[in-house]
Amino acid sequence: MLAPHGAGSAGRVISQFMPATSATRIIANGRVWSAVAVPAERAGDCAAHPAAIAVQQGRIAALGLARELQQRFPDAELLDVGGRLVTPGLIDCHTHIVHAGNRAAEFERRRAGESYQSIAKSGGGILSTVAATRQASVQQLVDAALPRVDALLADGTTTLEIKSGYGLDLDTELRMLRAARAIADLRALSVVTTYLGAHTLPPEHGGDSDGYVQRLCTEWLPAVAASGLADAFDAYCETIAFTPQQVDRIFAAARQYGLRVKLHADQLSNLHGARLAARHGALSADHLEYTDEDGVSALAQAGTVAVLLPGAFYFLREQQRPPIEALRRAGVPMAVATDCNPGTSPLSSLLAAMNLAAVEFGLTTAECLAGVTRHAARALGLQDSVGTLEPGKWCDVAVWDVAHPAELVNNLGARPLHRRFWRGQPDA
Ligand code: DI6
Ligand code: FE
Repeated sequence: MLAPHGAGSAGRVISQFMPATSATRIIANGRVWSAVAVPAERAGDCAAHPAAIAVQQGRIAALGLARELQQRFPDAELLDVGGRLVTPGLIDCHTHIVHAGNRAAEFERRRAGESYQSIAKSGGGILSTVAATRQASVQQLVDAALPRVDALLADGTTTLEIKSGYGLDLDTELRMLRAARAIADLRALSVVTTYLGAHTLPPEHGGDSDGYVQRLCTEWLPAVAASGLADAFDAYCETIAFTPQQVDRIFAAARQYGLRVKLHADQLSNLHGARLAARHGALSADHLEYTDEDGVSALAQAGTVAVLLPGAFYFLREQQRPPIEALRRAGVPMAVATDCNPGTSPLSSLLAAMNLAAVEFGLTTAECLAGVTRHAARALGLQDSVGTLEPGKWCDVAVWDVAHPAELVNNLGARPLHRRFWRGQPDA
């Protein structure tokens, strides 16, 4: 059964895993970190409190003492989680998890001293994944992505953003988006799709990027919007991709077709992408290594989420860190995501992404956890339905075998997930 249901302003999330029963369940005996109260600024700790969660039709009906919830819902099935840490299910708000091909050889070229930009200019990089993805059917794309998706699920992920952007022609982009929707039908998780129509210029355009932008705005964007396969639109604003002027034009078109926008901004140079994203009311501006104070205040004013992608920073051995202290001071919500992609961030663990955000960027435990829950939900426009444990939201929950929340960030390579609940249903 395909059951469409509301997923906030970013659009639809479809899955056959809608809980079929209306049975009430109580997740009892947990130490709950709800992500509702995130300690301010540098405060490091995430206090977890003993609590139980009542679930009805996949949503959180109430939080409180198990005794009280049992009185209120006497028929509820009780599920004791043995005093373990309970957090919102994790949300990966930036991935390129659907793609074909293999770029491990580029890893070796970079180890031998070549730069990402020079590999891209020689036909490698994004374009090599484009060539492989254009050869792949929807089924092949799904088959290739599922092991990476399963790795994320095994680390407690319950909501996943998936971008297209390795097709760069209409047919392949639509196949990528269909593969992303298919993943939501095959696994117990919510998928949000993004049409990354302006990732890089494909070779058949002979260097005519303005011509590409023209077709994107007048042909492909309306077609993708009409297909209903995309919940949002993304672009890559960079010297090796599209200029701010081009992105400005593309964003205006995307918004005209009803798509919320987000931007790969200021990753390798400061093209003032953060300000550009903010001016278009973007859901998020992502990367931000080279963003300046002006860009930070634009994000703060627009309410645009800063999505930090420490995996790409780490794999590319970048030296310039995002302006974390300025983002903090300005109160910009900071999300953390994997950027799971075959080139700059072959990473499929949000726990590892949190560790990198803490070690490389200096985020606190609380900031890391808020970054993969509450703020990641906002980056997807889903803040009303997921990201915190509050009555009315989906009961997307991760239960962890740890004594202290900091272990989720600290223990690189550990597999502390005890159990995952998606929409109130525990994994088998
Ligand atoms: N996200 C992207 O889309 C690009 N970099 C990044 O962090 C390119 C990814 C790739 O090399 O395939
Ligand atoms: Fe990316």
